[in-house]
Amino acid sequence: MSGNRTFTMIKPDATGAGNTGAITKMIEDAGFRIVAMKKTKLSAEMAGKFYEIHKERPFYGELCAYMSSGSIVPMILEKDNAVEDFRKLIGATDPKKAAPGTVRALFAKSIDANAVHGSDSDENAAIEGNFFFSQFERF
Ligand code: FUP
Repeated sequence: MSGNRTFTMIKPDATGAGNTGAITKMIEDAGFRIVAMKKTKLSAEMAGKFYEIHKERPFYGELCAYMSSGSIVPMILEKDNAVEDFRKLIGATDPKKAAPGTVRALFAKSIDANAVHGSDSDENAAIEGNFFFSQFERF
């Protein structure tokens, strides 16, 4: 059975464009409860660790440079069936393919500057949430 927590980050294109509030509102309006949240900035090294799973992919270097280019807003979110429902809310990786009304269709600039991250499994949601938040930062 699917778990009830996922992890997201609002990415530098969206924080830089002043869309943090609008995206957070969409997330809450869709029924997700914010368990943990902060504004921070990744070093290239930290971004490299976070995206280690993509190390062999051709876009890895650019992805790490991009994700450390500006501020991000990581969050742990709670809802029934959180991982799957959140990926529906954000839409496809490439905003040109994202369904109308999804976060990426509304706010993403390109396949790499795509406004938000969403965990792809319960296991990765837990790993990614632990990357940013201690147990004392979850409410
Ligand atoms: P998603 O699960 O939708 O975030 O997408 P992936 O796990 O496939 O990719 C992770 C991140 O790599 C994306 F958010 C953006 C970046 N990426 C690229 O820059 N180029 C690509 O062709 C695919 C992904």
